[in-house]
Amino acid sequence: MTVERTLILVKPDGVRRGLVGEVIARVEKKGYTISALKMMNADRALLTEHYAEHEGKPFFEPLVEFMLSGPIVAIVAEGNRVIEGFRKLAGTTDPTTAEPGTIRGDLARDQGTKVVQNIVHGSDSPESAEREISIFFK
Ligand code: IDP
Ligand code: MG
Repeated sequence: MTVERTLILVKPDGVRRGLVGEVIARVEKKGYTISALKMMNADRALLTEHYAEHEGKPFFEPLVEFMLSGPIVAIVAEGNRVIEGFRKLAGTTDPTTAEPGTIRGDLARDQGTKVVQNIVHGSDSPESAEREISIFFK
């Protein structure tokens, strides 16, 4: 058994477009358990910590500005191999080429903005997941 936890964020584009329920439904239908959930407005300090690995990249500042542009929903989901499983549900980073059937592939596309708006974040490893959960659920 590899019971894991992952951090999912519904980004401001997902909240603005009314896709919070759609994201949660896909997670629950896949069989994962939602163990924490909150709507919040992130601040710059929290986002800089969360996206530390991307500091210095050309899309970092647009990414932070985008994540500050409206409320987000932070979710902890649990289940066997949920980290990998949610990344598959989300689809690849670029929503234009993300596979149909995935959240990003079905629900997002390139908006021509400096940062890719792709509805969700999902942790990419057990270490990232625990680090990110502790940032959003202090
Ligand atoms: P991920 O969300 O699929 O794990 P990351 O590489 O961790 O992708 O990047 C974090 C977020 O930064 C992405 O979800 C996307 O919103 C944005 N992003 C990543 N790479 C680019 C890029 O090359 N151009 C613009 N935005 C990007
Ligand atoms: Mg990532």
